[in-house]
Amino acid sequence: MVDKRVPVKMEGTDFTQIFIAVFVVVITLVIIALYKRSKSSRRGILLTGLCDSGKTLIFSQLIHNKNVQTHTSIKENIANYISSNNGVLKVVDIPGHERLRNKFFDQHKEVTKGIVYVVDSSTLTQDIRDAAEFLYNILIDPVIQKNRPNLLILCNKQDQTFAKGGSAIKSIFEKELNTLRITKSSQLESVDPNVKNAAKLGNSNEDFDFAALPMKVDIAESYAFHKNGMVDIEGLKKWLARQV
Ligand SMILES: Nc1nc2c(ncn2[C@@H]2O[C@H](COP(=O)(O)OP(=O)(O)OP(=O)(O)O)[C@@H](O)[C@H]2O)c(=O)[nH]1
Ligand SMILES: [Mg+2]
Repeated sequence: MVDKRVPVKMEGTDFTQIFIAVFVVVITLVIIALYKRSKSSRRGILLTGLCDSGKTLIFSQLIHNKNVQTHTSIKENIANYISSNNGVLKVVDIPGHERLRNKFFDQHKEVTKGIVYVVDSSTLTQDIRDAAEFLYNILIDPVIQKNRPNLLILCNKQDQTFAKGGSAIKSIFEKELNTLRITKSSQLESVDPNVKNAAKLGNSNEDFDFAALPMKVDIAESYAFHKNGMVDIEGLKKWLARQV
C-alpha cells in the first residue's frame, strides 16, 4: 500500500506571520494599558473663570462645607474631594486674575479630567467679552484639545435677583464664541494666509454650538452664598460624581 499522507510543511514564512501577529497583539495591549493609565492619572478638576465669579467660595463649600470671607486669590487652592459615589478627585481653584490664571492653568492642565468654568450669572452681560475670550483660550489650548476634558459651565450667584439662568447663559456664550471664532481666524489669516483653520473650534461652517466640540459640555446653576444661609451646589456635585 502506498502511504498517501502528505507531510505538513512548516515553511519559514508561517513562523514569521505568527511572530508578526503576536507582536501586533502585544503592542496593542501595551498601548491600551498606557492609554488607560494616562487617563486614570488624570483626576484633576479645575475651577476656573473670571475674578469674583465665586470659585474660592465654591471650593470652600465643596471641600470644607463652610462659608468663608474670600479675597481675590493670588495662588491656587488644592484639595482632594470624595464624590457621592466615593471617587477621589483633585480639585484646584485657580485665581481668576488675568496675570495669574494662565500660569496656574498651565501647571495643572495636563492632569485635568474636567474643567468647571464658573460664571457670575448676575454680571455676565457686562463681562461677556472677557468671559468668552477666556473660555475660548481654554478651548483652543493644544493640551485641552488633545485630552478633551469634560466641561461644566457653572452659572453661579443664582441667588441674585438679576442672575441669568443656565440656558440663557449657554446661548449668550455660543453667540459670543461665534463672533470670537470669526475674528480670531481672520486675524490669523491676515498674519499667515496658510493658517486658515488654526482657530477652528467646532464646525466653522455653522454657528458655534457647544455640542459640536470634541469634549462633553454641561451647564449647571449654583449659588455658593445666599443671605438666608442656604447654598446650592448640587448640580456641581452631581457632575463631579460623573467624572470619577
Ligand atoms: N451672592 C452671592 N455671592 C457669591 C456667590 N459666590 C461667591 N460670592 C461672593 O462673590 C465674591 C467673590 O467670590 P470668590 O469666591 O472670592 O471669587 P473667585 O472666583 O475666587 O475670585 P478670584 O479669586 O479673584 O478669581 C465673594 O464676596 C463671595 O462671597 C454666590 O453664589 N452668591
Ligand atoms: Mg478665588
